[in-house]
Amino acid sequence: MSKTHLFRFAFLLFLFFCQGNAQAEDGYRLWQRYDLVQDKERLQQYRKSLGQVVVQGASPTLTVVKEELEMALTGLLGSKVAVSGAVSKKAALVAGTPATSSLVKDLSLEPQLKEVGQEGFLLLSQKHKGKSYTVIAANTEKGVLYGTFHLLRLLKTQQDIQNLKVSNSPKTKLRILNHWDNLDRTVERGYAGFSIWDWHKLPDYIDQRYLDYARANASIGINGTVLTNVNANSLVLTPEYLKKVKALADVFRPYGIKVYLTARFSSPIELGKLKTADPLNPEVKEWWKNKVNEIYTYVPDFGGFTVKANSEGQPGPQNYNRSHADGANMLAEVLAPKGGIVMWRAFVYDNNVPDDRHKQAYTEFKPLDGTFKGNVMVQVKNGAIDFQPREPFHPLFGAMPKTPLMMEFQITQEYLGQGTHLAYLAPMFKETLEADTYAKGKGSTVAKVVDGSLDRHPISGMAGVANIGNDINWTSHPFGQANWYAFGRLAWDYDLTSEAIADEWIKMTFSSSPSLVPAVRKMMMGSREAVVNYMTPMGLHHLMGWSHHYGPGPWIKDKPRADWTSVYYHRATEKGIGFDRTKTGSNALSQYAPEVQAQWQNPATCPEEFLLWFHHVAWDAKTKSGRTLWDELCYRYSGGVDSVRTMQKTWDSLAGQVDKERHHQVKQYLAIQEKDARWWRDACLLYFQTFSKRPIPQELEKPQGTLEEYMKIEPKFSPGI
Ligand code: BDP
Repeated sequence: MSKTHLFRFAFLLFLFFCQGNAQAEDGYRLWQRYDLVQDKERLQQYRKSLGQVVVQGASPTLTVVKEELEMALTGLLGSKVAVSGAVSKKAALVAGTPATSSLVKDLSLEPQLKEVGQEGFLLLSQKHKGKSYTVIAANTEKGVLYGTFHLLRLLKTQQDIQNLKVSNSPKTKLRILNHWDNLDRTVERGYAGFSIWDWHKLPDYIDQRYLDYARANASIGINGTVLTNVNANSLVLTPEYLKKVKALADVFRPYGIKVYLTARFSSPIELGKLKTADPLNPEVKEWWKNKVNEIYTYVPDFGGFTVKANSEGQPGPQNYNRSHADGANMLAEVLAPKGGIVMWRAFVYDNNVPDDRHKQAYTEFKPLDGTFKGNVMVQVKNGAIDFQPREPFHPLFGAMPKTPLMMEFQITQEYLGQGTHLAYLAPMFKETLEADTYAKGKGSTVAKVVDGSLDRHPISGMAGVANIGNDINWTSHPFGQANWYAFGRLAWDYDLTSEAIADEWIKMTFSSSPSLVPAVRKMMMGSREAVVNYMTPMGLHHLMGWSHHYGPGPWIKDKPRADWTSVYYHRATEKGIGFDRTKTGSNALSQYAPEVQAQWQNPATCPEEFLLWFHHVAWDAKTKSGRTLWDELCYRYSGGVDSVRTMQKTWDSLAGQVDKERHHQVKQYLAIQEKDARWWRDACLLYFQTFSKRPIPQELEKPQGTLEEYMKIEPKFSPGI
């Protein structure tokens, strides 16, 4: 090789290494980035307190703990940190239960450990025989795992860990992701690619993603996953698929995550060749019993079923004149001996009942209170219609004291801009959780219903419809990750503030820079309200385009069901707009406690964000700003667009503080969001103007297109349908 060739070769080699080392920020690592701690002082402190790690025991969960600590600390501290299984003189960080670790046992932490239950943990700076330790202690290995991730969060957000005195446990028992994933890998209302479950290659091929999914979930306390769509396919209950389910369950088990499936109610007919799926038929019962027993031979800790029955065309007990309780109890009975549960969804609205859809779940379920078996939870969406950008809390919360009610949130942004709009959902989740049902007087919040404390239920749960797909960054929009993160954190502890959760996420996902964190937090905190304003301000709802649910369609009418149209919900006329749900209208308001009714029944005291949800209001009625309703709507729609533009400015100003890849990605998404916000604003205002017959205030931006043009837009092949 000539000198020039040698030089060229060396140069190419150099370039190759440079590329290999500079990891592109493609978002795959989520909030689990273990890069060198930048703050020198903190780094010193961490090296001192964590340099030698001891995890005694070799169970699968403790192995996960070891591996995670080794990987994380090596990355964060910048040099190889070995985790040892034996106590040495140099031991600094110790993790274990009194049963697995002699050192933890010697610390006599029993009284404190009593407080943290089966999943909680202690994180302590502890002196023992003249030596200082950082201790992760728990009653169970799962608790140790959660404590480990808590400590890693402290490190990733660069907190002081010198005087740790953390005692922490989850408020809700089941913290579950619902995947609306089909067996062909399409995802209903999924906007981040295809399903991460590669059914074709399972059980033989275990994708690294399954492990990273489990790590991410364990890091935020999620302890269950429903693998399949609520619009269920009974095929998943066949041996061919149960083998695949088993493979996933085996991957997730060490991370404390149980697997659940959706049960198609007609499976005894489809798979068992029975003539009926009547829940009171002995053969049907026997079929389910055998099926459940079979599932447990594959997955001994199988969690149970989520069921969507007699809803949107799905089969259910009502096909046989049986009640939802009959259906749920039949499944519960066969699951009970195995420790499984039934999560029976309350998202029902009848084809034949021409009543306000808002009222139907309550009408059907409230009379069943007290008739469900102990291992049934009724899973209720946050609001009575369907995951709209804003809904008042569902009237079932507080109305079924004898039944554990599980919360169902939607993390995937079906109605909030899907995979392209930035909408941080923690404030929305919290708004519902903090709402007061007044079921047992003031302070009976939805959160207390859901965590079981209000009515002393032994089981409790929160489910979130996942926004995860096989996109390299998991969630399409980089900020979609924050919603997955926030759901887990709030399911664990709904008292955390949205701001605090945002801060954690920003620091772990981008950086802890004091010039970045508050700016991004501000963007996130205002983002959901921005969406509400440019889509459905002041209590408007269900204005989206047919089927795709992405863009505006306030003109949608004449569909197979009135309550699948927009005109059914906004009820705009020349006089005014809004759905009268008071006594003079559908009286859905009567389903709430008297204290809630008292506040919402009067347009003067009804919070403006719910005004048109409960009232039909005249275009000229005065609003709190002093403007007429029409003008106020124009201002809100325009304000929504302005908020997106403010987010764009903020994001632009952060160039250089965020890696190029993700900065560019978010910048492009914000441009889409700005365009879509205008689309929503202009289409809705032009359409409503045909009723209000009033001008858009002079000082506001004028619509760019005509109503006819907007009405002709029909997105093709939208994702997630
Ligand atoms: C609606 C979705 C639909 C779901 C349904 C449900 O549009 O795809 O199947 O909810 O929750 O939001 O069952």
